[in-house]
Amino acid sequence: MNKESLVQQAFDLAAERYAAIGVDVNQAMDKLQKISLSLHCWQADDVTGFENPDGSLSGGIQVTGNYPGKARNMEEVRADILKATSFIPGSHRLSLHEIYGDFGGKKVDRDEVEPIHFQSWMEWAKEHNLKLDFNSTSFSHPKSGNLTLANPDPAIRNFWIEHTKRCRAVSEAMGAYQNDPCIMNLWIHDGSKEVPASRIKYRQILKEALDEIFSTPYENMKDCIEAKLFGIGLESYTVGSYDFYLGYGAKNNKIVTLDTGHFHLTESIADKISSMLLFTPEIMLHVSRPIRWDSDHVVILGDDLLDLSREIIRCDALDRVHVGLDYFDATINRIGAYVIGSRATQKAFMQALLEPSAQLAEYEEKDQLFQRLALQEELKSMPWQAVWDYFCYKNNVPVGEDYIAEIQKYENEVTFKRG
Ligand code: RNT
Ligand code: ZN
Repeated sequence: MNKESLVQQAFDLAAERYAAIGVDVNQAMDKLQKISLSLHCWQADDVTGFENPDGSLSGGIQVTGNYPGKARNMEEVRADILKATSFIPGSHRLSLHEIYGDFGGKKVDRDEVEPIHFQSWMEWAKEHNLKLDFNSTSFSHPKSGNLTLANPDPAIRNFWIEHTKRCRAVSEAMGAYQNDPCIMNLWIHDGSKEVPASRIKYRQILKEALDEIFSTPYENMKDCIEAKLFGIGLESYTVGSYDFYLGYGAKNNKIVTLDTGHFHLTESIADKISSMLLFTPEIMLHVSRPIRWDSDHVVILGDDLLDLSREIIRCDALDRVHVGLDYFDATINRIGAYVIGSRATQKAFMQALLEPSAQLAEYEEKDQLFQRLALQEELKSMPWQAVWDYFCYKNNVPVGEDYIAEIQKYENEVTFKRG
């Protein structure tokens, strides 16, 4: 039997199994179709960007590995991202960092960036049916140091305030151009290796800097603020901690970004969703995979990710949660890394969308807790994979492991030929 009819038959059987527990697989697929992932451009080139391709990465984040074939310039980043999206079902977004601007070989410092530096990105994205998101960039710059927006030195602080304000203007231009709000993430690495004499001092400065940055209202962009537990070399204190940004976001109606690598390893990110939805406008996710620390391993289909996606579906919050990816692995094929992580995230949502929520809720209302647990347990071995395969097939992307050979081919024909 050919693969096509295998996929079809397995899907038909799965649809019946799910119908028996009250789940409509077509409805689940329709919802999955509408989930646009915000792909992080920085997996393509190990967070290098085009400002200073020979510069080193700073700001408490690290990329390990030197697998051959990394994208060396804008054309290669674009080509690799398009290659990756050709293996990911659905239509998606691309999240750019400021250091990926089209600077035309000129030195454009961070406090000089303008929408024009992203004009070619906007046109390219439109041509390829991608929407853009954006990030200000505090790291890998001579003025990065350990403190940027929270720096007591006004010269350095104002430089970063100006940068961040300009990034919001870039985001506004992107949002207007694509007729869909551009989500701008603000993450700064500010912190210190040892406990400072005063923790509140730097948080006070950061709060005031943010107030100034956000004082310009925009219509076509949305701000989000990303907290972190610690950075390498900045282990004892992070100015922009979770408490800090959750407080700021709740008070000022800003979106808080949850990076799944930015918490204590036993902390449940899934459990935060329902609370945040009650007090902040929307949620931005940075789906990542921490191993022992914020290591940014390639996302795989694990329990944490499943819990997180189930929680979003149970809250019926797909319209308020933006799903971005954030990991960088330089030890394997980088395009493959995009595809594995994106498809893992979609598979998690696929399973979440196939949950018989009405039945589970009914058991709970009737206090039938054995029944609820039993059904939750049985769901784990329901044929969700057949629905996922069919979803890929319908979206004209490789089914199952078929993308492995295709990525190998691109590696041999394109990326391995790069110097
Ligand atoms: C760092 C944050 C941040 C970065 C990107 C490159 O710990 O997760 O989101 O990964 O901005
Ligand atoms: Zn992140």
